[in-house]
Amino acid sequence: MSNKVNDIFAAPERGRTGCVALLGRPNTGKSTLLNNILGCHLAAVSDKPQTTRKRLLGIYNDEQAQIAFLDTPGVHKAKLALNEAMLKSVEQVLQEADLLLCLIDPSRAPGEEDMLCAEMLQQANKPCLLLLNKKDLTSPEEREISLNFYRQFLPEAAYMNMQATDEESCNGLLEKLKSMLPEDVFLFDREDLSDATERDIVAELLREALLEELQQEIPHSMAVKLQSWQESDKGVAISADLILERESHKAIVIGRQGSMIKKIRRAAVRKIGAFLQRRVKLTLFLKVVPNWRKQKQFLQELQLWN
Ligand SMILES: Nc1nc2c(ncn2[C@@H]2O[C@H](COP(=O)(O)OP(=O)(O)O)[C@@H](O)[C@H]2O)c(=O)[nH]1
Ligand SMILES: [Mg+2]
Repeated sequence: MSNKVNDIFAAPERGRTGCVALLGRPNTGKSTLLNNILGCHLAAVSDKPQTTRKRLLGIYNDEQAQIAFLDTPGVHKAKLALNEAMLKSVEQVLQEADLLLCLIDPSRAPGEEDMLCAEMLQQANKPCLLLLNKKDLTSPEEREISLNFYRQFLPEAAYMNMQATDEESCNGLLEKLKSMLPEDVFLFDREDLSDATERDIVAELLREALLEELQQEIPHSMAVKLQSWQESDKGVAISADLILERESHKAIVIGRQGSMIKKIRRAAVRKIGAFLQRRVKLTLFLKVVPNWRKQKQFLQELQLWN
């Protein structure tokens, strides 16, 4: 823990600073990169696409720099109101950011979603750095194919090979960003990590547990809504609704003799406890809201539509 009084005297009020957007098609490693840069599991990560549903701010600080990273949902075609809201949040971030980081996964050949993403970045017309991520999984040939594809739209953009899961690689990226960002006054307090509340992060960690434990489409059709939060000297007692789209999904989420819901709860308690650094008691309720992903009003309640 840093000493706040010393920090105030030692910290420069100016330095390399700016707002950096993390963009790309789903599953390229945007949220993994954010978590590893911050050294904190703030954003939900999974091997399934569309894990991130809304913009998430994470603020990185060191002696010379303060960088506000904005994680975004993956760029994909909007089918439902939820997808439309996700795409809208990407567009907002494109306007807010000073520098665009485009995460690319060269292990998958460029496709329709890459085209959509590259076109959005081209239209934004801002400084852009292409990150060929997952270098531990990809060949130089695959990286070249991806780079050439994005360069058709963004011929001026610099590029870097990257491994978001590797600390050294993240440090290399931070150095590159510091060289690209201007000197200015820091906007945030050094102690600030995000504008998301603890509750927002907890709901996301619970959703991450759903994505890990449940198969195929089920977690994509689910949402999490925290209902209560009570602190005591024993820890924190949280209750949450797991929103389902169909009655028939209940049996899958509960599992045989409650085995699945127990697994979900256990995984979520572990993740939330590690984040809050407190003992956690978690009570889960299943609630069916038919077609919730198509309802703008319900998406507003979940703070997914603004
Ligand atoms: N091998 C490898 N896996 C990665 C790397 N970066 C991310 N991943 C994995 O890719 C998947 C998607 O990551 P996530 O951060 O959720 O992607 P997002 O949808 O772009 O936010 C997860 O399973 C990550 O563990 C990397 O550099 N190397
Ligand atoms: Mg993500």
